[in-house]
Amino acid sequence: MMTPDTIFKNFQIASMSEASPLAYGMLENHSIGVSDGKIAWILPDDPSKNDCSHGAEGVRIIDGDGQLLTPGLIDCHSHLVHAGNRANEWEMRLHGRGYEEIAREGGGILSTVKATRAASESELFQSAESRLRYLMGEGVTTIEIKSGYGLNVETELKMLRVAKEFESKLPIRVQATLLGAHSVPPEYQTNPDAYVDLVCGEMIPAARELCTSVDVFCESIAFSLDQARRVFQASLDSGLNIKVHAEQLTRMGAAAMAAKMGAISVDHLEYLSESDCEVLAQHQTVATLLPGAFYCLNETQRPPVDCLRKNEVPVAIATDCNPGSSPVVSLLLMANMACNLFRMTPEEAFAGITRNAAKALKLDNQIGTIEVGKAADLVAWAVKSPSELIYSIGANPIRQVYFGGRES
Ligand code: DI6
Ligand code: FE
Repeated sequence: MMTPDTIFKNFQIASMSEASPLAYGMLENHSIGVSDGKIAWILPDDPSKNDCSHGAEGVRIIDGDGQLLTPGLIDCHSHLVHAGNRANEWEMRLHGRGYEEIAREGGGILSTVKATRAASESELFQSAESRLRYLMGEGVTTIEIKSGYGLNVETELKMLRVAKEFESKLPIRVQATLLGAHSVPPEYQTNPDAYVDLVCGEMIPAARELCTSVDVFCESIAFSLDQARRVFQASLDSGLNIKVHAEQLTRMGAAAMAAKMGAISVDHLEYLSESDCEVLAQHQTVATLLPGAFYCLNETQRPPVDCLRKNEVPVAIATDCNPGSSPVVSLLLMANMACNLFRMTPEEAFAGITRNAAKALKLDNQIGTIEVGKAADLVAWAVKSPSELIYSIGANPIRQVYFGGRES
């Protein structure tokens, strides 16, 4: 057995392992050996001995006092990098103006585009860092960050560089996603197909070293099915993963199309149909639900959770942190809303911010569960169970985050 540098003992371990028959993959009276940032072994404690060192002398022992240890949390859908905010539009909506109506009048995404184009990289980094620190303060150790507020090559690349910079400055894993097809920019309003040409022919090739996925907002107020298909194909041709914002305000059929093209996740899904759920199951595509946008836009159409459950589609939950539809910096609250608003079970919701969020980023071989060989991204909490963790609203019972087995 490999001699670890650190041993975690005396925790209620929620491994979230699918191999376990127990809820949350709970492990009691086990110790975890960590070596070089990875989980080296997970062993049952020998009741005849009063220590849990498993014979490993001179290693760092972390005692959990019988409290909860979980995988590091994963926010698999965010627009964390952006300039300004849209509190004014939120107020307009509360005075009766519609989200789509505001968007059609050049507000919405395009107002954030204007601010983001004008912002420097350091300004974008600073404003996003404050949001990231809230999420990390709740145990997030991996986050997906999209571009999408530049809508030109220069600014989209600027946003992706800022997103990737967090990995060198903070104990966080970042997956960057190009969302050049977020909205049609002002200069292409009369010729959106020419903008899709720019995204496919110039933006994706220029961004391929700065991102792992490409995303499209396929919606009545954004890009059509055919335009989305073109962007997906250009992404696949560049060796990048595809994701899609789909069926959020209407059913366009983008989720099923993206799944058939190999999408690693399809996101929002309020208007997903039963047949769409079957297609996601056939292609093992992750369904990412975004309760923050549902709640902030005062939506009434809930995503078909029962149908996703019946088809055993893996469901992830994320903040969709963005200044317009989901100015949210709490992933624990999103898990709570997935239960209270979408009627998911607490175990499903917790899998949505760990194991299934890892699948939505195609990182489930590295993170998302406490299993041998995976990164030792762990979080110690001052509660006994994951349901206690997401049951309370506003509490954050975090004790310590371990990123690669080291306090962070
Ligand atoms: N769907 C959304 O809800 C956000 N983007 C998207 O594709 C909205 C982004 C914004 O309003 O700034
Ligand atoms: Fe989004």
